[in-house]
Amino acid sequence: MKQSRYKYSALKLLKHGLTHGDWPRMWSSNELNSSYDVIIIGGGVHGLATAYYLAQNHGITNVAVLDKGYLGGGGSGRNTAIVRSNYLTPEGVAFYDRSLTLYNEMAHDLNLNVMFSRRGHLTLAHTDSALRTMHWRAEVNKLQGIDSSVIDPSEVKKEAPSLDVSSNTRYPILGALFHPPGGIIRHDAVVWGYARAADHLGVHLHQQTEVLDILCEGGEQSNGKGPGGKVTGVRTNKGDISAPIVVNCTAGWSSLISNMVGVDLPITTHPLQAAVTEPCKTFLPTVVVSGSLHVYVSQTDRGELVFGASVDPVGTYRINGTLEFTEELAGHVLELMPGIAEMRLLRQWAGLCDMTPDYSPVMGFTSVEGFLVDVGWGTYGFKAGPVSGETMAETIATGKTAELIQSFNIERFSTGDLVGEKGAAAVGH
Ligand code: PYC
Repeated sequence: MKQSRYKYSALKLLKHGLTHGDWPRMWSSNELNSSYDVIIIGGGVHGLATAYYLAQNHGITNVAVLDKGYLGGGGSGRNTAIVRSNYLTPEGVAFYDRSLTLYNEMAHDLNLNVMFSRRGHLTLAHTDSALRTMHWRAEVNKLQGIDSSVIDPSEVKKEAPSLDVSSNTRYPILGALFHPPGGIIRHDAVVWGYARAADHLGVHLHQQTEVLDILCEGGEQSNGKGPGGKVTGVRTNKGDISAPIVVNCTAGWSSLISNMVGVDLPITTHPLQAAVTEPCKTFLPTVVVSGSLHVYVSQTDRGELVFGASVDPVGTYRINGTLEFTEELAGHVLELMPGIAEMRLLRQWAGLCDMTPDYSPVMGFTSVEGFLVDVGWGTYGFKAGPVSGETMAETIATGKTAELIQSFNIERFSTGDLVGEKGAAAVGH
């Protein structure tokens, strides 16, 4: 009986897969209204989470999320899905820790299996200065109640037996920052979960809807752009939409979008390449990061190894893969894990990273009324998605910058109150 029911569901699945039959859509498609209360530019995890929390926490549902491509087609679908909160600054730790909490609760909140795997996160130190930074991070982390400590090579070996912790390598492992609450999650599921939940609450999701300009009035310039101006809406490839609030939740194009209202961002955009191997039996229980070797690796529940590196050195919007990346990746990974020499890479890809001078994001209000930013996500945007959505929604709904993001304001680049996170960004940049 059990077996026949199983057979029946397998056949049903196959039929749905082939025909798309009566399979319910995850979110609806709506006409573009001529006005909304809030327009969010960017349909990745940040934009969708902002829309969801606006509706869920503040009852603001007349919201449109616009994406020039498809939902999750930018950084949200191109990252290596690592989540953690072992940052260097107290501001960073508090912020990313809230995100981790939201990720922990997400499957329940969004009623979707987002496959969060809390498997621990190791940041290896190969030099005395790296080890000193790990101790620094561990102390900042512990003071804020984060489970994070420095462990020695023998303990590293216990956490990740495939690592070569011997002293006869080019860069011997001297220790590591171990962060048990870190892990990986299914990034597409996070996007789909937020999109479906926002849609159910009445938010409109518009794909293939490119913002060509942001419309403004008032201010110092005749076109309303720049300090003192006020947002009135956006011009898209499907027509104009009016709105008193426009939020820039883009990655990659964030400075171009902000330039549309005359707001300059201290951002340069670089590609970051990643790659995945064929699947094999699971052998790597934690996430492993090596700053000195410019590489990080985790093994998915399907058994593939997912690798990433630093950003490419040259600023560009191109996201093609390079042989140079693959060669360096292979060399560096094999120094860490010589045992995987026979594994084959299946795919490589790249995403765009908007780098700020202090490796922290830029969030909140700007000098143009009604124009808010949630940008500058460097190589750490995916893990910040939930908390960014929650705090941006609070900021929009209350008109006051949420406490957790106050130090990420745009003014810090002129006042000098930087939030230096370089020592905790994924790998050396
Ligand atoms: O900040 O953990 C990180 C990260 C992993 C991959 C890119 N950034």
